[in-house]
This record gives sequence, C-alpha cells and structure tokens, in this order.
Amino acid sequence: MTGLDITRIDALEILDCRGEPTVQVELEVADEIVVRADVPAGRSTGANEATELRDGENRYGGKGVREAVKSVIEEIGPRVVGMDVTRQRDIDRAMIELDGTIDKSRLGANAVVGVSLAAARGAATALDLPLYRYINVNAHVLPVPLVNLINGGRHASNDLDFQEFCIFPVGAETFAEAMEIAFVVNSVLREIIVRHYGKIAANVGDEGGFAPPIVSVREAMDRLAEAVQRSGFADKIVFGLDCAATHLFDRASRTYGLEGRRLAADRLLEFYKGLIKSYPIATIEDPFAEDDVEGFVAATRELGIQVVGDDFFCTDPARLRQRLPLGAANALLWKVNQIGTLSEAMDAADIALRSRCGVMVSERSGETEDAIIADLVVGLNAGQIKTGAPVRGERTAKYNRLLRIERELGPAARYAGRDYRVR
Ligand code: 2PG
Ligand code: MG
Repeated sequence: MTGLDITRIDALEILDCRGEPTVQVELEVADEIVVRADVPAGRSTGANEATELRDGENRYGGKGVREAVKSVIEEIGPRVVGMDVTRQRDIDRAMIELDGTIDKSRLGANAVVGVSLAAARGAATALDLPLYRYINVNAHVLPVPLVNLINGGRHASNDLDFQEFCIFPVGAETFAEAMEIAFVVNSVLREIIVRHYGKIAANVGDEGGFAPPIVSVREAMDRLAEAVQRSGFADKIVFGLDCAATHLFDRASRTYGLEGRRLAADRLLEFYKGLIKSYPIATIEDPFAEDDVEGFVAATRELGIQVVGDDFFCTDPARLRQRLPLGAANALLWKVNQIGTLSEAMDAADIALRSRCGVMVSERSGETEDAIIADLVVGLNAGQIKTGAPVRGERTAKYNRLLRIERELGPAARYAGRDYRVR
C-alpha cells in the first residue's frame, strides 16, 4: 500500500436543491483522509446523456437513488479500493468496464460520476493541493460567469419558452468585480420586475433567476436590457441565452414551438438574427434541437457569435469528434455528469480546445452545495462558467469558491474577460 491508496468508499442518498434525492460519495485515502463529492442532476436533459439510476418505486416519487448508492458500496467499492487515487484514468476505466453498458446505466451514471469526482478531490487533498492546481500546474484563468437572471423553459413555472436569459460581464477587470456587477443588475432587475408584474413575480426559478409571467422573449430581453442600462455597467456587459431548443422541437412536424407559433428551423434562425441585431448577445446555447446538425451549422456560420452545444454534444468526445469538423457549434457546454467520468469529460474539453472551440463549464439545474465545478473551470483554464443566478446557496457556493481561488492565486490570477472563448 502507498500513501495514496483508496482505502474505503461509501455512499449516501442526500437531497439536491429541488429537494430531490441524489448521491453523495465518501472516499477515504490511506485510512485517514476523507473527502466527499455530490452528484448534480439535470432537468432539461439531452437524450444522449449517461443514464442515472433511479429506483422508480414509491419513495420520493420514484426518484430515490438507493440502487445507485448500492452500486457504489457493493460493486464500485470492491473494484477500486486498493487503487492509487491519483490514477484517475485507471479508476474511471475500471468503472466503465465494470458497468459494461454504453451509457453507464447498469451501475448508474450518478454512481460512477460521484466516485470519479471524489477520486479527484481525494487525490488533491492527499497531495495537499487545491483541486484546480492538482489538475493543472498552470491553472490561473478565472472564468467569466454567464449569470442567469431570468428563468423559463423547464426551469420555471411560467410560459417563457427560452430557458435562460443571462448577463455576461466580459468587461469586468476581475472575477470579484464580475460578481459585484451581477449583484447590482440583479437588484435593479428585481425592482423592474416588481414594478411591471407585481411582487409575486419576484419569486425565482430553479437556478435562482426571476420567473416572471412573461411569454415574449423580446419582453424578457427588454427587462434585462433596462436593468443593465440602469445599473451603470452597460459597457461591461453582453448577453447570453440558453434556448434549450431540444425541448421546443416537435419531431413529427420538424418545427419549433415559440410564443404560440410553430417555426421551421430557417424561421427560427431569422428570429435569432433579429434578436442579435437588437441586443448585444454574445453567446447562445442549444439554439436548435440536439439532433438538428444542420440548424447548428447554419447558426454557427450565420450568427457570428458563440454557439454553445449542450444537449447537442452531451460532453461526449465521440459527438465532438463527429460534429465539430462539420462546423456545428463553436463552444462546448461542459458537464461531467453528462458523460459520467472526469477523464472522459477532460477528453471532451481537450478536443474542443484543440479545435479552437470554447469550453463553458456548467452546473446542472439540480445542484447541491458542492462547488467542485469552480475548481474544475480554473483547472481547465476554460474561461467561462455557467452556474445560475448570484443567489441561493447551491449557486453562490460556486461563486464563493471562485472568489476564494482568485484571492489564493493573487497576482497570478487572470480574469478571462473578453478572451473568454479562445486565448
Ligand atoms: C442547461 C442546464 C443547466 P439542466 O440546460 O444548460 O443550466 O439545465 O441541468 O436542467 O439540464
Ligand atoms: Mg442548456
């Protein structure tokens, strides 16, 4: 045994920010160091994501994760206990082989990803390094936060079709300044929303953004643009959208549902062009459905902004290899639990960065207080992060960790700013 061997693995069913069950993995290194990792969960998921194991009985409306907990304790534990915790790829590969399916559905991606992330954290802790530096000795780039201030789609109980309306403070000097800007815009937006829709409209959606009773995309953009104008930071802010268009798409008619109309892909593209003319939008995620490669190619060619693939890539190296050469999308939304292991997700980031494609590290709508993505985004020097509104503990946990990392790095820290996509 070396001082880096995994000596024990345990798991527990805990709750995410929606109050739904999720997996927490506890991992012990060398009989003394104990770390934990919590597994997040999506709501607007892509069809090609690695598959979570949910119990499907009466408990928790079928969403219990006792089976995934059992996978960790009874199957993964005996396989990886005794392995060197710094051998991330070996650990991940051992789990992939043990699972034996293409989508990790036998053990459950929620079991596998928990162990994968706990191993990385355990290794960093055992070596007495912050996780971002364990991943990369040259980690120094603080990301621009894509701050989600208005929620719609599957993340809110309103009828707004697009899922996320965000500000992107690319003109801040530091990450700390970006957070201050986000606070001011969010506060002004709150006043605007209360004035227009009443105080009940200031309630928030799954990612902490407001969820007012707005139907029109342009009306939401107008409210956000007014908040930015009044905040005094207009010269430092551009906008971003997550359309989550997979969930607007009707397969039978091959049209997208928007504001009560049904639009073919070319009409939707025209709608985007109009929006980009009216507002300084710099980034748009999933503007077309997960399998609408043509739509993505057209968007990437014609919109002239960052086009991010979320459901479109599912953080899957194979999908990136296939679709990037076609000119479909020019940025990857990076979510470890979409593919299921840290090493596969890092392969996806590598492919993207080598193709001069941006990488935006992302939370899931169902998060916990675990802030691991803050370390991962700095470890990748990715330059952009999406982690919800600047409120609610499961979102601020990530922002707070980034504030801490910026201070730890001191003069070595560099805020990505306008170079968020490629440096
Ligand atoms: C998205 C994510 C995160 P979910 O679509 O980008 O914002 O949502 O986790 O529900 O898939
Ligand atoms: Mg998305």
